[in-house]
Amino acid sequence: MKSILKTGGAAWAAGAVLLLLSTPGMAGQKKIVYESKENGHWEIYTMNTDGTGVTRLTHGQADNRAPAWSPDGTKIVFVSERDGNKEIYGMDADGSHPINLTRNGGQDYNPAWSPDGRRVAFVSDRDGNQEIYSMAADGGQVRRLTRNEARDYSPDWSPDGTKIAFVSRRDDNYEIYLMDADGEHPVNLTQNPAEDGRGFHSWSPDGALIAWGTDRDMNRDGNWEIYVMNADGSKPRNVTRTKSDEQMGMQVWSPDGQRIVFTTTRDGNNEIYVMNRDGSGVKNLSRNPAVDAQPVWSPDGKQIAFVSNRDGAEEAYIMDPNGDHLKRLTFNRGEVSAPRWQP
Ligand SMILES: [Ca+2]
Ligand SMILES: [Ca+2]
Ligand SMILES: [Ca+2]
Ligand SMILES: [Ca+2]
Repeated sequence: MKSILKTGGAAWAAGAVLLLLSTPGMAGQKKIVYESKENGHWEIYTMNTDGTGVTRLTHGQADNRAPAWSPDGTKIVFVSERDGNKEIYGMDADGSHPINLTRNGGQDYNPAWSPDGRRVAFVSDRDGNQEIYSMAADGGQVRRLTRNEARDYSPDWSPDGTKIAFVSRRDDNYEIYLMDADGEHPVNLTQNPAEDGRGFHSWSPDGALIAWGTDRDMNRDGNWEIYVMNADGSKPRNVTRTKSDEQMGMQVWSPDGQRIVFTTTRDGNNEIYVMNRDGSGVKNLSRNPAVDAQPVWSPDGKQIAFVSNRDGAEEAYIMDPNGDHLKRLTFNRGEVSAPRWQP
């Protein structure tokens, strides 16, 4: 069940923002990319948003995971273990022209596109511990951005592309840091002994706010909460304020920046909730005893795709942002995960 709950939401959130700024005049229907284990190991597929046109994009004997669309929707980067260690690969949106971008014996993963599509930030242990790097979209011009013996991971570009937020354990607890895109001037935004950003963190589309998960109120009422702060770390505020002993995951801003979709176990099982950015208007969208997870907004904000095991195996579903018009998209594909809408 672990796989259904975990996904790299931060990178997607950054990508989703772009759609509003530069709606591409691409002809034809948008697709959803996802990973599925139907062949015994993870491969990457795309489908139309009504579930038709399933196309397998990767063909290997090792796992291919964590697909991420380029901001213009023409390319996909992903993590492949086909070379015996984790490498970041790029390919065209139809699966053609796969290329190993990292070519390094270390573990390279967690890719995140810059908003202009020119660079990809990623995590690698090539220098002995988890550090953040960036490279040109063709794999060239590699830059090491962090230099700290602690874990540094989960890079997430600011919507204007000038900064990268990330999570670090350099202070002996999880904190969200912000650095310039070249790695200069790292600043601890959260500065709290709690575990900040261990699950997810997400930029508002206008770059003014960052939402993240934290257990800093553990002593108050013993549970995780979603906080929102200004992008300089000021004015952190608890926007969930629940009393239940719950786990929360994956917070993603709606494309218009007005709402946040998130997952919570406050009802005794994993559900998908939406709320306004100030914490008002809370609504359970999934309302099902099964595990409902990994919600992502469509670029126009009119639909939410997610993963659920309500029909047995993990499958992809789609619904309106109020929970209406629920539709199952995948059938017997086996452990569908990481759905991502094409920009
Ligand atoms: Ca590697
Ligand atoms: Ca490090
Ligand atoms: Ca902390
Ligand atoms: Ca549920």
